Amino acid sequence: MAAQLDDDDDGWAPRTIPRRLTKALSDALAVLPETAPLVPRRDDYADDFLGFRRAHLRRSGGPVVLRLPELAAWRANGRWRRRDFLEDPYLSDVAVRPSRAPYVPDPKPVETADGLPPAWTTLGAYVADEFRGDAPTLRAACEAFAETGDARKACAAALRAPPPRVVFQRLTAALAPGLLADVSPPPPHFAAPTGHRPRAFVQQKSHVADAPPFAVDADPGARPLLREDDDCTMKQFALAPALSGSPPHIHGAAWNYLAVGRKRWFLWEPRDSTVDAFAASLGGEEPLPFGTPVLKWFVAEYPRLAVRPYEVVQEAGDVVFVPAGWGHAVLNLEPSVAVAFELGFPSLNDDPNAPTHGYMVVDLPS
Ligand SMILES: O=C(O)CCC(=O)C(=O)O
Repeated sequence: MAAQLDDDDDGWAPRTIPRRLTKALSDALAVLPETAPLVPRRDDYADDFLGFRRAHLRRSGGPVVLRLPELAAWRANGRWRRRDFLEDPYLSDVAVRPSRAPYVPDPKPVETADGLPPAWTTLGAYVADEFRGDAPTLRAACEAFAETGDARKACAAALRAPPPRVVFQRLTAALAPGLLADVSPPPPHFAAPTGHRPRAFVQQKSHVADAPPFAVDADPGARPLLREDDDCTMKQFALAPALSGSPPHIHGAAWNYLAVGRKRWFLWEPRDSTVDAFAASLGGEEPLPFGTPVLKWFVAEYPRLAVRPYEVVQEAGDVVFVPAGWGHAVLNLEPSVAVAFELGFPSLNDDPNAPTHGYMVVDLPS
């Protein structure tokens, strides 16, 4: 029997899905297999920030989860965790381009809001329609979970609904001055090492170039998205409904701070992060293409991988550090508000026209 859907949410779950059901599903999906190597949680670095950077900004450092006490005083932390954050007027008119995963253009763009080009909408409209509205994916999953108690079957049922879309985009002064101010200056942990000169994020040009009246450059082909005065750190704002997320991909080192929600992370060492390595892990089968909704990847491909990823569940307030070249995927267990700081591309790929996200076959220095 399908679950009765009543309205007992706590302000962060989608309005029409009972909180106890989303919690039960989220808890079931948060169980990591016993065979998973775990990403370590380290609190002892909080007092030894330089030591942490030395150990982890080099390729040799592994991923790590940190809860940094000093982030409590950071402006983004104070504002984004508030219950009424999404209703704040400084957010509602921000132009956003929802997609089914970070870095993946959406083949079925959302309705165009007045004055915005196709595929773009306002954050206010996205939040109402997709983030806090009656999310069909989560509803289907909750109903299936109530019937079967089986998280995997619940996910398979959810896959029959359209995949939830995320907002995951660069914070620029032109697009989102208020949000940018919230993360500026960033805590020192999030800055790229001095002298770090990453490549421009060529692939993302299209995401801003077609966004008049917010276009940041008249000649999108010429201007790199990262400038030297960005401190070589790209800040990205992320709003992600439950059961959305990122399929496996790689890029430079990144910090991910979660203000609200819960995310399950999957990480692979650089040598296991190439297309060839994924195919080998699947017994020679072609991996699902980048852009496949992460829920589908989680149901169809993840259980069959011979090389088990490192895993962790990131709770609100946690920072996940992903070193350069580590493949990673994310499944949002609850609606999430986050910011990702990418520190750039320490010569992972020398071709400036090469795609910067997605599966990449790269020669990693040993
Ligand atoms: O939170 C997510 O969905 C993705 C985060 C991520 O993959 C990244 O920042 O590179």
